[in-house]
This record gives sequence, C-alpha cells and structure tokens, in this order.
Amino acid sequence: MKKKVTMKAQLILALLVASATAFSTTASAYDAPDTPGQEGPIVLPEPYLMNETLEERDARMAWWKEARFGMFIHWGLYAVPAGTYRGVTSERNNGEWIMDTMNIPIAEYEKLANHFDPKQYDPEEWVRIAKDAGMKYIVITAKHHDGFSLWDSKVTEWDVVDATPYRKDLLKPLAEACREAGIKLCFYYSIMDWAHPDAQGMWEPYYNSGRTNTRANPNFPDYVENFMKPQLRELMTEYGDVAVVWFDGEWISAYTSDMGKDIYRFLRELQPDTIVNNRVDKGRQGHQGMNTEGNFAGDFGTPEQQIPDTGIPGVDWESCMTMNDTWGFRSDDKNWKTDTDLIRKLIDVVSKGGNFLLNVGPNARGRIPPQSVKDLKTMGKWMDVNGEAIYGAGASPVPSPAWGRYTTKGNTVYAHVFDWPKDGTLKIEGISKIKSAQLLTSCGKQPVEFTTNELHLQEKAPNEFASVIALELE
Ligand code: H79
Repeated sequence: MKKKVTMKAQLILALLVASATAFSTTASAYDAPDTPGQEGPIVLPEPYLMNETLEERDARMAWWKEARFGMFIHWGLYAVPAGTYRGVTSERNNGEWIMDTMNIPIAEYEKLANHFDPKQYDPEEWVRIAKDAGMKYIVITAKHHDGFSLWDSKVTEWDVVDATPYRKDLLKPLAEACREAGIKLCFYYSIMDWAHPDAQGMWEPYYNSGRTNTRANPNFPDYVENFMKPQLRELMTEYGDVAVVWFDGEWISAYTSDMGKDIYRFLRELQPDTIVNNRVDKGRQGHQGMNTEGNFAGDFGTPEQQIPDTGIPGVDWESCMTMNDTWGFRSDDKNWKTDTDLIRKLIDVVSKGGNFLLNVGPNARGRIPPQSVKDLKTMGKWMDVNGEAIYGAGASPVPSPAWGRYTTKGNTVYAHVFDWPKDGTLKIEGISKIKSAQLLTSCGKQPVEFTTNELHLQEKAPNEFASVIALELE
C-alpha cells in the first residue's frame, strides 16, 4: 500500500507517531510551508526491496543512517578551465557543466586532457580532511556528464590513464586510502554522457542531451549494455567494497525506468550490500529529490542544494550541497558559505532525519580549495565535541524551536541552540519528562539546571556555532 501525503500531513503524522511514543507536542503552533519546488504530493514509499526483507534492508542501510555526514568530491577535466574558456568566464555557476554552458565541441574539450596532470594529488590527505571533519564516507565522481573516467576503464580511451599525461588510475589509491582510514568509498556515475556517440542527444550540439528539445538517441540501449554496464562492473569488482553508487543525469529521455531497475539489480548482484541512490530510476521530483508515486528503484532520496522544510518519516534521504556555488572547481567562485552556516545546515538536515553530503571541488593539480579545508576543519572541531548528537541521530519529534533544532537518539533529545538566550533561560516546548540535562563541552558533559519546561544556562553561549544540550528523558 502506498500512501500519498503532503508535507503538512507528514508533519502531523510525525507528531502523532511522536506523541504516541515518548513526547507531548504542540502541533497546532507550527505551520510549516511546503517545500518550495515540490511538484506534487510526496509518496511514503514502501522501500524498493528487490529480493530482501524490510529487516534485511534496514541492516543494509544501517551504517549509512549512522554516518549522517559524507564528503562529495567533484573532480574531472573541468577543473582545468575552472569556469573560464578562451578568456570568457561562464555565467552559470557550475564549473563541471562548462562543456555544455560554453558549447565546447568534443574535439576541443578533449584537449583539456593534455593539461590534466594532477601531481599534487594526495588521496591520503583528502581522506584525512574528510575524516577530520567527522565525515564517514566519500562519494567521488568516477564519471561526470562529460563522460571522462577517473579510472583505467577498459571500454574507453576517454579516461585518465589513456588520455592524460598523468597516466595513473585516480580511484585505486583513493580506495586504498579509504580502506586504511575506515572511510566508506562511494562512486558517483553520470548516466548522461556528452562524449559517447550512443548516449548523446540527437540535436545540436550533439553532446548536450540535457536540453528538453533533445531527441533520444536510438542507440542508447547499446550504450547501457555495452558501455555503462561494463564500466559499472569494473567499478564494482576492482575497487573493493563500494558502499554507495550515486547516479545522476537520469532525466534524459533515452533512459527508461526499466533500464534503471535493471541497473539496480545488476549492481546489487555484484555487491549485495551496496546502496544505490534514487537517480538510478526515473522517480525523482526535480531538485526536491524525493520520489514521486510509483514503484521506483533506489534506496534514498536526493535533495540537491536544498534541505526539506520538515522531516520525512519513513524515507531515507541525503541533501547534497556545495560549500560555494559550484560543484566542480572554479577559480572565480568565492561565494563561500560561512562555517556557522555549514554546521547549522548539517544539524538542520539531521534534525529532519537526513544525511548531509557536502562537496569539495579540487583543482586540476589535485588540491582541495584552502577555504574548504579550513571550514571542514572547523566542522570537525565542532563534531569532536557534539558528534554524539549527529551520528545515528534522527529527526526531531517536534517542530523546530525558534532558537535552534532538536535531534534525537534513543531516550535522548539533543537541543542544538543557535540563538543563545540573553538571560540564560531556554524554553523547552513539546519535550516533557526530562530526567537529566547536560551541556556537551570539550571537557565532557556538564550538568545544566532545569525545570519542567526550562533550562537555566550560563549567560554566554559556550559554542559560537551551536551549543548542544543532551536531554535525557524518562
Ligand atoms: O553533479 C552535480 C551537478 O553537476 C549535477 N548534480 C550535482 C550533484 C547536476 N546536473 N544537472 N543539474 C545538476 C541540473 C539539472 C537540472 C535539470 Fe532537471 C535537469 C532540469 C531539468 C532536467 C533534474 C530533473 C532537475 C529537474 C528535473
């Protein structure tokens, strides 16, 4: 049975569930707006199970739900032009789209490979940056829309080994570094491919199959069988465990839902424990990212550059986001989100039951931008103190308070205070039967005075980004 519910209905549902279990609520006080850009009712899907039970599915998803925070890496030839082609700087934000936005012919774009020689590439350093930030998994663009492969693919010469002076597989040493550090390795793979003749749309410019006026390439099924699948087989058999396969570019007209389900099965047969995002199929609702009605394959929803307004009970999802405006490196993009904003976005996501996949775009030499490194370090310091309120934590049982967010784990509700009360008195609404209240600090937990619905705190915020108080309930 599928249930159609609006976001508001889901909120009420969440409140009912919450009040039925541990919490009293103030449902009427909160009127959440529907998610902007949402095109229709969100469906509470039964998870796509293939041949497993719900329990087996939950076991497969367990590490992912515990992790909550991962690193996205967009890296490819587009880091060479870095947003500027022949002296003209692209107006649109995304550096990795430059082939499309600047209408660069394939033969011209191919020349970028001659300039891709990332001598400073240090995958151990990348993994260390992710790990120190508190991230538990890395998703790297094995192949983006330009079709260029970061590994030594046997089915094409359009890869780092055959086409660049670097001549070495970029994914092998990253896989090794991840394994050593205990970070889960995941691959992004674009279904849309501007370089493969059987995948390009049949319209000018030929490689741009993302445009709505593009006709489907009649040879596309050959591309799926004889290129995509062999490539995916390489990725799933030669790099150890692949924790997530993260598809994109599934919206092109030539790609069908049947192909998506077939690919999903194909991957799960090669690695039964792998997790696959919902862009493997055709159910995604635009950038809002959750599935529309229908039996679509995929293990989690993928909001892009946005965070849902409320929690979405029973649905696994992950918001992916950039730290500035671009995914792939752009030398001119200085529009960095602040460290405070990034930390609060992570909290916001977890307070709604999701994962946060935060992007870095290394340059053509292989360096992650210093601003990203700096802010990730700050996030890591915050996580060192407050990680227990993020890892394995889930959605708030009640609407977000005006002063911050709640996350929950077992019997504990974590109050993440963004706006510290001037008089030190914090109103706790909707959470009852508090047994203990403790501030998380770098010197351990410190008890906090409380009454039935108030916390009595010091006058100055202990943490400039978000101070967390663990409320243990009876
Ligand atoms: O890799 C990054 C971007 O390059 C990639 N996704 C992130 C993770 C991306 N590719 N395209 N886009 C983002 C924007 C695509 C927008 C559209 Fe559509 C495609 C508009 C119409 C078709 C997807 C489907 C969004 C709305 C409907």
